[in-house]
Amino acid sequence: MALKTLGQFIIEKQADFPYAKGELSRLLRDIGIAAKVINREVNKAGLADILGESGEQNIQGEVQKKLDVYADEQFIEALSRGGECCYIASEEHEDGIDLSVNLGCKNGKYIVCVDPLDGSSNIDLNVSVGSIFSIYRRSVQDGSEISMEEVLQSGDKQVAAGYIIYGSSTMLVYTTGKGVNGFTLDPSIGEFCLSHPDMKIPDTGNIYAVNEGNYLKFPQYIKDYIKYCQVEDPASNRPYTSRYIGSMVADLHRTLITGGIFLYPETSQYPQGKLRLLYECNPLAFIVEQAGGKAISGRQSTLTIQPTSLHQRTSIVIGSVRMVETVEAFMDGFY
Ligand code: AHM
Ligand code: MG
Repeated sequence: MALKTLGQFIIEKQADFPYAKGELSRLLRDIGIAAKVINREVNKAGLADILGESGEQNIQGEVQKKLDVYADEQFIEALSRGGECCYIASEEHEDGIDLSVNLGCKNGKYIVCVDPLDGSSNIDLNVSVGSIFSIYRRSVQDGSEISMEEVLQSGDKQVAAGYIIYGSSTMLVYTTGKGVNGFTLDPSIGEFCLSHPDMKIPDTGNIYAVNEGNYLKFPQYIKDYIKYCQVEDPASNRPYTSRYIGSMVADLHRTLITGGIFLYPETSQYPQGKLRLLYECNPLAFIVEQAGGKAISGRQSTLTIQPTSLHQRTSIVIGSVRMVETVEAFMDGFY
């Protein structure tokens, strides 16, 4: 079978949007290029001086790793160069980066939210890490300075979202709202090639992923659900297997392929949840729902939350639809 590269696939898919002028395609292509450059550095992290801490702290008060900084720079460079993006919200910057005031990008139609290197505490340990991106369209296209209302859109307004997993192989998985497709980087030709067309998450699974070290800090319905996962019941394939990498992209990638559930609930330490809505939860929720799964934050669909700030946190339960529904039943006291 002939290889289909990400670039070829994106051009082919442009036909799904008859009025599109190719800007979104170029934006996705730019992200693919940033991913390849980041992949090169992640792969040699153990060799180069790039390993270790940069000494700076990001706005979450975490010490930034050098690779976080590097990945962030790569995304900003790729997105500013293309001219299609007018605003970048990055985990690594307290304030968004407004490109609409730059001449080159003042007609940019798209807003990009990005976690340039998620799970970066795992880098020194040779555990998989990832990049996550989410793309929105600007509401006005008049070259004016962008407002915060335009940036803070709910997840159901995303026009595209994706992640890159730097794992035993490197993959880019994305959606434009018409299904989910996965591409594996072939290092011999330096191209992402279509390897997982039209990805679907199984309706149920037998793996649950949660940081059980936080058990005592969880709300009661989550504690009860975890116990339910551990109970012996061959008819429903229980006890489930527990897997938690601590790298959301890697945990979600497994969940997407094998089915299962990932939970990062509200805790006594993080009453709103720990993970970030704009560049962690929303893009992954969009992908999982496009693949037939489900994502909730409390009683609400994650994708319907109206954001109020760039670095807002949220709880999330995401994965196979029937497993997420079981958590909802626990929340409603039906178990
Ligand atoms: P980061 O953006 O600082 O890397 O944090 C996000 C990561 C996710 O990848 C992962 O799911 C989660 O934090 C793990 O958190 P914890 O160590 O609290 O279980
Ligand atoms: Mg992150």
